[in-house]
Amino acid sequence: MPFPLFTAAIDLGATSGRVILGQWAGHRLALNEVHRFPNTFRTLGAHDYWDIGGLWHEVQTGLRKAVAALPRGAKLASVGVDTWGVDYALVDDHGRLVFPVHAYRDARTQPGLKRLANTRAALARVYAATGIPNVFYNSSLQLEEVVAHCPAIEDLATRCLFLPDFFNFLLSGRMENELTIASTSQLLDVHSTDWSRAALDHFRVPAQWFSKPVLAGTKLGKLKKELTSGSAALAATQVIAVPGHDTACAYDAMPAAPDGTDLYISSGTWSLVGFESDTPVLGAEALVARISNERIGDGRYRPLTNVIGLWLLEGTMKDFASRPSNDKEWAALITAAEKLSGPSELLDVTDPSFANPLSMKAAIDAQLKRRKIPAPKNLAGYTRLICDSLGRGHADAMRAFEKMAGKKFQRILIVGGGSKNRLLCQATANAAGVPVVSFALEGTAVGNIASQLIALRAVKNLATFRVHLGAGLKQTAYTPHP
Ligand code: LFR
Repeated sequence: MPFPLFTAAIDLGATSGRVILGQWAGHRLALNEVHRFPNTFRTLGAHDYWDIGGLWHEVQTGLRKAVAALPRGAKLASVGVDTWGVDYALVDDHGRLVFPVHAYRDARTQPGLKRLANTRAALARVYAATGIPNVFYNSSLQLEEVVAHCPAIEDLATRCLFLPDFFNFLLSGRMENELTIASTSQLLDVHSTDWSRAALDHFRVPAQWFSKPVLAGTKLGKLKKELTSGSAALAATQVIAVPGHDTACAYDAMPAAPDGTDLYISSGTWSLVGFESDTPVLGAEALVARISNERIGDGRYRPLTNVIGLWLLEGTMKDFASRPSNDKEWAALITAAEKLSGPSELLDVTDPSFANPLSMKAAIDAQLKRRKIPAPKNLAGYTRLICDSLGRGHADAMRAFEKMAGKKFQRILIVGGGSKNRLLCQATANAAGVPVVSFALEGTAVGNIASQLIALRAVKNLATFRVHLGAGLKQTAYTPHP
């Protein structure tokens, strides 16, 4: 194995994407973000779509930039793709798109969501089969809607590739479903690593669209010839199926205590609050608490709940002309929000009207009005209210896990964009009553690269990787205040 070893993480989030070059040498990982670009879905008529061609263009640009950033004569050993969960491409045998790629916030799943919510027996059956609660964005509801409203799709599509699977196909020419991303669909069997016949039947999704999921670390082959454009650096680059779900990558990157006493938050557009477990957390109580038993790259479980996250703040900012445009202005906003006294009442962050409103500020104001609570006066006031409310949401999720899994968490580890938000970290510590440790760590990209290094046998396993990673990491601790 040549050292240093270079790998690239293609890390696509719902609001921004990145291509990151990783350099592994002397047990240290150095990251170089060679390409970052905004991502958004577009509304056409009644529906919301991803610009999948635009994303692919950015992936290729990022790969070119990664090659340009390599030292002279160095080669890119491998590349891996992770994306947000649940969204997919329907393709034919040749990988040709036969249906537009919808965005998970599209309202087309609302009738199916309500139908399942109102059918208690089916709801419990689907949860027992998949370990995934009934949430508006599930691929199961999305696919159910397509099959019901566009029945010709069964003649057109032969495969359903989740977005990381689709990009892996474009890069390598090989079609596979990877386990972690498959586990976000509500179609995977919670007790095995294969599809759930009961769930596929319930949603009437054709079973032949899927193949048995591969585990993270599977080598899919070399980059396709037409992508290497004669570059020696790319001639032998392997495409590796990393944990395709960005949250699985972020969880893998947690420099956690090996005794399992840490709760994890991957904080970005969503706050993904959860932990690693050898067994799923199931049952009636778990269903009510919306515990989602998604999978880790190696097949184990990461029970988690989705708290709405900084989507609330991102949306609210759009309603203020004075929103920060650089790091300095951000810091000033957080400082102004910190100086305010804490709100007397918090938002109910589980309000479904926050999912995809035309105006987030209007949605927040409407909830406050309903509850007869005065609205904040300015952006700093909204920022304070949102961060404190999310902190409470994080703590509520922690308590639900402690009760159901019979555990006691000693610390909360935060990675992702929100780990830089002091207000959010402190609010979480205060509400949870345990210390919060935030890491300046691009969790998703680091987990993506870790999986490649293990597949390339440059690192023995994840536990070893975490030890090396933790040794060089900057961390900030927040002690709870009453
Ligand atoms: C985060 C994330 C969450 C998933 C949501 C929708 O980027 O992947 O884990 O629930 O996006 O797919």
